[in-house]
Amino acid sequence: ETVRAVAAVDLGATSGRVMIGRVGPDTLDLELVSRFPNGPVEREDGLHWDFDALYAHVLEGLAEAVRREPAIESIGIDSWAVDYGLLGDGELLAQPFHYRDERTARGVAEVHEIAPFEELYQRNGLQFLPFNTLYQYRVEERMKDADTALLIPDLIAYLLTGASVAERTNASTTGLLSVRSGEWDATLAERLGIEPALLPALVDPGTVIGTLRPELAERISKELPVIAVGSHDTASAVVAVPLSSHDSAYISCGTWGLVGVELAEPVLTDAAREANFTHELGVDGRYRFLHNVTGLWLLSETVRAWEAEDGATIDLPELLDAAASVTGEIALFDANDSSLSAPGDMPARIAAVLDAQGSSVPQDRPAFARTIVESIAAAFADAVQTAADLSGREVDSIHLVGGGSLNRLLCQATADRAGLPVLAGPVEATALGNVLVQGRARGGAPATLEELRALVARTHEPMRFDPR
Ligand code: LRH
Repeated sequence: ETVRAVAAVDLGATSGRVMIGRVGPDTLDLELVSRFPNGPVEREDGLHWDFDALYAHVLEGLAEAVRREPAIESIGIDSWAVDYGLLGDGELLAQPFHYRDERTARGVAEVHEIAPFEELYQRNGLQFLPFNTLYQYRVEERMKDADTALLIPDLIAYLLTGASVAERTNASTTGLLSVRSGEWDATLAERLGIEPALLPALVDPGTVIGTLRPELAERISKELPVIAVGSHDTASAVVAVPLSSHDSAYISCGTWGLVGVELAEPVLTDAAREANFTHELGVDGRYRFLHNVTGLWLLSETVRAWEAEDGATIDLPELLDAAASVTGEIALFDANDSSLSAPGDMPARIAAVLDAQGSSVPQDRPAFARTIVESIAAAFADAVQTAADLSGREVDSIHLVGGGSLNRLLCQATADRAGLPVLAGPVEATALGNVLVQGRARGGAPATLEELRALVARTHEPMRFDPR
């Protein structure tokens, strides 16, 4: 069996990681090389990426990966959607803003004044999220000094290789890509005052972006190509969902829960727009027809607040075990309540939402955690049903991948509330999708998404939760 090795850089909300991925006819695995913080940092002018520090960690991780596995053939990078950095004369103009910064409200109002949401939906197919890149660009003060705007994975690829491109799956989250043609909507950009020349040439996953700059090749001890993967983390995760049937839904659950189905054609109906279902572009021209549900963010921010209160860390599995044993009525709240999206003070804000709707606030931590998990599961079940209704699919099972697949309470609650089996795992779907697309580009993995998913299913058997 020929096994190829690649390096995957995955920049998530809980951490950034560099991993070695190995892929062959019957092999698909990951080796963690380094893990580093990737949380937002509060600066005078708002919430930002700690980008310079992050990039330094990426370089160190890549050098270590090649030391451990000299056979590495390529590098692929993914991260969350929508965030960007601006270049002027090849230099990064500022540390990128984090999408959870609240500056975008004005951008939303201004953009919708020019292009109402109903029109936007027909053009870009995106659900309304107040931080979509087009709203951020509208209020970006440095736009006038920039000559190139790059989403984060493309920015890292640029720093590594000197080539500026826009990888298409992630570009589809900007709001400036036509949902029908998959090309930049220059007309829309111009109307919004965004210079189309700032938007780089689009490339599809699998394309070689460039090779490491000579000084970096020397530092990493190897001249490697950087290959575009589904650089939107959710696009990579969906590649590695071991979909068991045409009628399976998926939930990619980390900080967010992205709930939907994969489609070959868009569903640009009024009903889809009103349900706030998005059409993000997937690998191989598929549509990720899904809805954003606030996921483990609610739990991790709550735990973070409790830890600050205690001055000690909390054992999450222990907390979840205790939460699973809670009996009696469980209050539910709307996981997508907009008051819960910014960082900080989560228990108090959830309590305020419960209070405002007349529900009693759980008094101990296990009960509070149970309310959070059940509220997320209820929103998941709801979104699966809506995806089925809107797409006309008879959904028969739900694949839950990502960090949330380790949360058995969440998996079982989702199965119970949806009345469908939940197939949990792989936990590292995003990194696996990154590796698979590189492996395929190198000729070491099968050609079709269906075959790639069959390889995931063979190597990472999901855990089944039947509804009770
Ligand atoms: C998940 C994700 C999601 C986006 C959000 C900003 O990490 O990329 O798909 O909507 O972050």
